Amino acid sequence: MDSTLPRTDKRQKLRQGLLTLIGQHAAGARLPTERELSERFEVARETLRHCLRELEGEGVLHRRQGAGTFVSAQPVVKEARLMSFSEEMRQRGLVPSSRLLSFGTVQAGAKLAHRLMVMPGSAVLEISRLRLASQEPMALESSYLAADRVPGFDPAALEQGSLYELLEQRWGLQLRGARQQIEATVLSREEAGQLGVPPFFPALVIERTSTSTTGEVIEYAKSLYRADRYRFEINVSR
Ligand code: 16G
Repeated sequence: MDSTLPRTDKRQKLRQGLLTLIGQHAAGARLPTERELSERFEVARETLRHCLRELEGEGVLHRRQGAGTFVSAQPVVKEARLMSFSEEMRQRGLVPSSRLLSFGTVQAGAKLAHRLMVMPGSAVLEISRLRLASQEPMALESSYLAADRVPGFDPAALEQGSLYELLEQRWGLQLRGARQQIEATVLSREEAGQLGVPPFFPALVIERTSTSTTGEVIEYAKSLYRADRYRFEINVSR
């Protein structure tokens, strides 16, 4: 690193360099040793340690005595914008995928009928998926769609693809807005197993009712997101 740079610029450059390096590693990966890092970034050990401590405080990495410095799993920051799971993951450089857990038709009970604005007793598709980001389980999601709004729905298309893209491409259904409710919960033994975490692990339940550009309710979905991998960000103004 250029020795003529003022100290704060040097620290800033080191911080940027470390963040870039961290970004190139998966969660849990071990970073090079302090000696290697101070040589690579041409900074004194003390300067490096100071920066590592700062990043540790921010939850970007963690250090284990005698074992080294490790990249921490970064929570996905969910913005209050109507995005699909696939869009959200791609935006964060992760590869979205799904495992179809079940698919079937159910008769809408009073609550579901009200949510989807259909007659009680009408046919509703129930799609349950495990959602993964770069192969890591992130959420369990059940989507409900009025069957007559999506005739000929083929769940096989969801193994690889996105539900929102399918709705748009196949039936021209574009989503405009959604109402969301977020609640804290703990996972059951089965849910925890599917998400690869211990039983009673904390999770967020998110219910979303999405409306199309023509004002129809298109989807009611209930999702369970691992609380360690999600953070909500909501912009407020006055
Ligand atoms: C999000 C939606 C979910 C929707 C899915 C579509 C929340 C809380 N839920 O996960 O309702 O079904 O995106 O994703 O954000 P896809 O287009 O990737 O299948």
